[in-house]
Formats: sequence, structure tokens, C-alpha cells
Amino acid sequence: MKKVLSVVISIIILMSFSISALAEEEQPMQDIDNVLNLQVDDDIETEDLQEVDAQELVSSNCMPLNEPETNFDLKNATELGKLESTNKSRSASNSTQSVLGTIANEGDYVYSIISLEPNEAINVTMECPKNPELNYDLFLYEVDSEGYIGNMITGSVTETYMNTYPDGTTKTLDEAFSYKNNTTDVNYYAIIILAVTGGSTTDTFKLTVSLSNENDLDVAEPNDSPYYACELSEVGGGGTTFSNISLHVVNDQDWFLWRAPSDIAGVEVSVNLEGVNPEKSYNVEVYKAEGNKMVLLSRTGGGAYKIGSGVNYIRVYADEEAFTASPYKLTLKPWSETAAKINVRLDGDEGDKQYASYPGGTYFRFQNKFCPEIQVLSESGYVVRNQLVTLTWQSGSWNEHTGNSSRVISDYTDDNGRVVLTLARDLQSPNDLPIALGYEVCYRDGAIKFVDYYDIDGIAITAGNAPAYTTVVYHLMRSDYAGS
Ligand SMILES: [Ca+2]
Ligand SMILES: [Ca+2]
Ligand SMILES: [Ca+2]
Repeated sequence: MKKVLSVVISIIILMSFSISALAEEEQPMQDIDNVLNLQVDDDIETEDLQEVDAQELVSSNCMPLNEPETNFDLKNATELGKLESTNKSRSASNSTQSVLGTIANEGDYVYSIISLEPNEAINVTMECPKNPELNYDLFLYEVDSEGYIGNMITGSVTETYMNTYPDGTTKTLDEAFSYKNNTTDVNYYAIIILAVTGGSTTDTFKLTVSLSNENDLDVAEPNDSPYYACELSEVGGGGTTFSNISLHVVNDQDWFLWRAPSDIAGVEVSVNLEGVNPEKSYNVEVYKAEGNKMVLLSRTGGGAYKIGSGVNYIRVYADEEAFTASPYKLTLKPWSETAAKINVRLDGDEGDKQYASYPGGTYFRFQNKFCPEIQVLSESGYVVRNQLVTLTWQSGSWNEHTGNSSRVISDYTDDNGRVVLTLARDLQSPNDLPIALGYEVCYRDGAIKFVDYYDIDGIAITAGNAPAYTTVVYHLMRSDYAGS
């Protein structure tokens, strides 16, 4: 035990050198009692992907939808080309129609009247003119049989902000809403587009309206804009999948809000369609709100977005061409850049004999190869990507002047927060592992008797500001047959 203690002290001294050389801030040294209280734990926890039914989620009210200052009077407005309301001739359970329009002057508005039968739902999208000088908003109001405006029902009032999309298009986010007629009456409504800022006789907007049966809508609806985003629950370290959601018509779009914790760096967002051609998919975008401006976040590749802590908005929508209505699953896999925990699975060349009970206690044993697998996690349990991990090996027997007394090797974690650091006899410097001198001897009694010669070495693994992982290990020189 005395020997183990002296090796631990020497690891601590070595670590204090390497840490002060590597890190900006010196870490507090661990006290020896803690270091000695070692656990023989060679598992890396892998948190499973959690699954959450969208039924359990609630609508957020993070972005309040204010009524416009304009008192709408349809007598002063232009009616857009008539939209076809529900009629018996519709064979499919839903229908989609689009109309283009312009608004010449700031403050003017145009409208379209639509009727909804009981249990009928509507999805409305307004693609804004591609002109940063214009800001148009979209509303749904009640109207009576005389055409008089009643209460505002819903709307979408984002401020124009030109995002550049991966296909090169530069445009502001579409205004959109969805609504269900939950009454038992046929009701009339006015879809109104208001030119809040600017006007143009040439820059067109495109209004798309879909009607469907409310039974076709998923449980998270209405959620067609950040104003009605569905709030996602906490996302686990292994990621979380949200199910029981769908795109039911071509212009349905689903918005989700995720409050990311402070140790977030990015998130992989993916959508998997259920029960259809796996090559088909929906689009996913992540936005930050700056007031009422929706700012598209940049991708680092595939479905991976670099994001910040706090409120992030996720948008799922389909391409118009070749749209397939389908249920889908939304999966979030977060990662961090803030190391808080180091998990280690010790490994080497001793196979199933890699834990040995010698007089110093039961510790990991290797001979010519030591290759621990390391996983770095953040405070929230998110994997820490691209994190420099350093392994310091300290011989318990070699003198410093021989050049064989220590090795320091480093590498970066992969996308799963993992890295394997290898010291072995046959590797080049600095990964070359010196042989053990065999200063410790242990006679192993049993059916077959052996004498083991070994060193007690020290190991320290550090990553960022996470508490260091330290342990003593047995470094076998040879095992001699001593009779049976
Ligand atoms: Ca707008
Ligand atoms: Ca939906
Ligand atoms: Ca929706």
C-alpha cells in the first residue's frame, strides 16, 4: 500500500506540471484520500435515445402575437382572387390552392374570404416578396355575413429579415398559421395580408391555403409559426426523439421550441418519415429569434447546427414538389464543448486477466499495450466533441534520467465525445511504452503457482476543466511458472 501511495503522489506532481503547462487556469489538486479511493469501474455509460410522445408537449408562449394597430375594414381593401371553400366536389380529404398578389402602398391590405365547416382545419402560408424593404404580415379574422370584421383569431407577424438558405435563396421567413373550426357552425373568415412597411406593384407575395379535416392534424397543432411553437422537453445526453407528429398537407409546417442548457454547443436535428420510402425526407431548419426577426442558424454539416443556449426554434417543412403526407419522428442529438466529466474504460493486452489482485489492491493490469477508451461529457451529460484529451503515464520503477519514466500523449474526441489513447511497445514516440522493470514481486498460490514481476505505474487523464481521472495500474514484466 505504501508503494501505491508514493505512485499516486508522483502522478499528482506530474499532473500539476502538465496541467500548469497546458491549461490557462491551474486546477485544484485532488487530495490524496480522494485519489486513493479508486473504483474499479471500466464502463463507459451510454445514455440511450429517449422517446417522447408529442402528446406530452405543450404550446409555448415565448413569442407573443400582438394585434395589428390597423383597424381593418374590408370595404377599403382589395379582395384577392377567390379561394374555393369546402365543397362536396373535393374528392381528397384536403385541398391546396395558391394565389399571387401585390400591395402597392404601405398600410394597405388585401384579403380573401374563406368558410370553414365544423371540424375543418386550414393551413395558410404567405411567402413574402423577396425584397428587404418590404414587410408584410398575415392575419385571420372572423367576418360576419355582411362582411364586417370581428375578432382577430390568429396571425403571423415576423419582421422582415433576409436569411440565405443552403440552396442560395435569400428571403425572409414565410408568414404562416394553422387553425381549426372547433364550433358546430359553418364560419366565415378573412385572411388578411397587411403591408406593414413599404409597398410594391411588382414584388409579389404568394398565398397558399390548404383545407383539411381536423382529424388529419397531429397532436402538436396548431404550430405553423414560432408564435405557436410546441415546446420540446429536456433533451437527454443520448438524444431525444419526438414522435406522433406529421405533415398532413403540403404547406403544413411544424415549429418546435427548445430551451437549450448553458453547456450546449450544437445539435444534430433529423427527421425520419415513418412508413414511407426512406429516401424521402422533410426539411429541418433552426432559428434564433431577435425580437420578431427569425434568424436562420448556420449548419456545420448534414443536420448539425451550431446553436447557443436558451430558446432555439426548429422548423420542419416539406418541399412542394413530390410532397408525401406522413407521420415523422424528430430527433435531437446535442453536443457540448464544455468538459465536465471524464469516463474511462481501461483496456490493454491482458484480456480477461486484466484485473489483478496484488498486495496493493485490485487494479487494472497490462503488459505491452495500454489503450484506454475515454469519453468526455458536459454537465448536462452531452458528449463533448473535438476535446483535447491528455493521458499521462508515470512509471513506478524507471528513473527519470533514463527517458523511460513517463509518457504524455494527447488526441481529440470524435463526434461521440470519444477517443482511444494508446501506449504500446511497438509504437513510435511518444506512444512507445517502455517495458516494466518488475520491481514488485507477487507469489500467486493456487492449483498452478506463479511468481509475477511487475511495476506499479500511475495514470492521469485530463480534458479541459473536467476533474482529472487518476488511477494506479499494474504493469506486468513477466509471470514465471512456480509449480503446481
Ligand atoms: Ca412580416
Ligand atoms: Ca403537423
Ligand atoms: Ca403544423
